[in-house]
Amino acid sequence: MALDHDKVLDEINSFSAETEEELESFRIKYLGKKGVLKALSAQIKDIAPEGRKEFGRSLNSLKQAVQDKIADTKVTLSEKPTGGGKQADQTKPNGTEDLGSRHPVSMVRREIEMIFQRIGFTIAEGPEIEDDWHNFSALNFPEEHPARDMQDTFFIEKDPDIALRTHTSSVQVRVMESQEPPIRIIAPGRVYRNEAISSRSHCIFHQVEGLYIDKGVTFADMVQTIEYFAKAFFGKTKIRLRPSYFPFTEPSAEVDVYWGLENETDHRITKGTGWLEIMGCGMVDPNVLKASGIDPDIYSGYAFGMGIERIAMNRFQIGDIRMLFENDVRFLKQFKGAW
Ligand code: 2NL
Repeated sequence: MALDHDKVLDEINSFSAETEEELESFRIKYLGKKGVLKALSAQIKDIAPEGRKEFGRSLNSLKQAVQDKIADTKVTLSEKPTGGGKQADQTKPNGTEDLGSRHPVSMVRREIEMIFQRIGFTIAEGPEIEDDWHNFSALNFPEEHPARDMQDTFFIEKDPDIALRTHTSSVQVRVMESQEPPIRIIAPGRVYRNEAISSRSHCIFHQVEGLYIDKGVTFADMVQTIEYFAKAFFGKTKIRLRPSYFPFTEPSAEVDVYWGLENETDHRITKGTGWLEIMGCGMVDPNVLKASGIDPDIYSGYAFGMGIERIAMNRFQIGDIRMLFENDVRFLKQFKGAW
């Protein structure tokens, strides 16, 4: 095959390289032992003697072109900033900065939400600043109930109808007022009580409440759901219900899970009983259904409520509830990776 000098020269001249590696491949392709120029010079024996001088000149000029190209490209590459030719981004994080983590209360809240979402509950939210109706009256709290006391609830003097909600039941009242059954919701959120602050109680804390209303909902349905939750969250299969009292449910109960008494920690956690109290529950009082416009002759339902801090303290072995509200990073960073 005759030497197509101009075509090869074009190829050489149009070459450019981004990296040293590309340039080295170029060098090997043209000047290597099995390179293009070696292959071309082997063709000289097929050339008529009178054309060989011309052929040789052609070869030499191509070789020169390759060598010039290599020298030029070396200069270009050495002038390039590193990083693939792009100017390094001076604002880019270097990968050693500290990442934050979820708050333990958020972790527990989210886990409880997901467990109930799996069985068809949806999440409902409502205002933290409530009126007396949604926080108390609609929930069957009598006018003189001690929880309504200014001592226990944050009111404003100018308008005692306005208070910081003391539970998220107020959210559920709002849902019952605005939706037809079936209702299957959980209401997570922050609540407020005017309490003396100690290692076990705070004036701000978080709850998850649940509400299920439909035709023919029974106490047995409630127990099944709580059993499911205890298994999913605590990995415990045994629960017990103790009779209790709430203004908004009848009958009412406190729920304990059987934690076990195998070691020192079990004794401490369960105060030597083997049982851990996890929530309160009950069948929604017919008065509560009526107050929200639901006919108790057609519908029935159950409700439950639990405190998130208390569960978080159990899960993460936190001895003082106040640590959950101090926002001290030395405390919070211990929960990295726990979610
Ligand atoms: C507890 C107990 C409970 C409820 C909350 C509720 C809500 C409506 C109607 C009826 Cl709208 N009940 N909520 C019921 C029983 C117990 O909470 O120990 N919470 C921390």
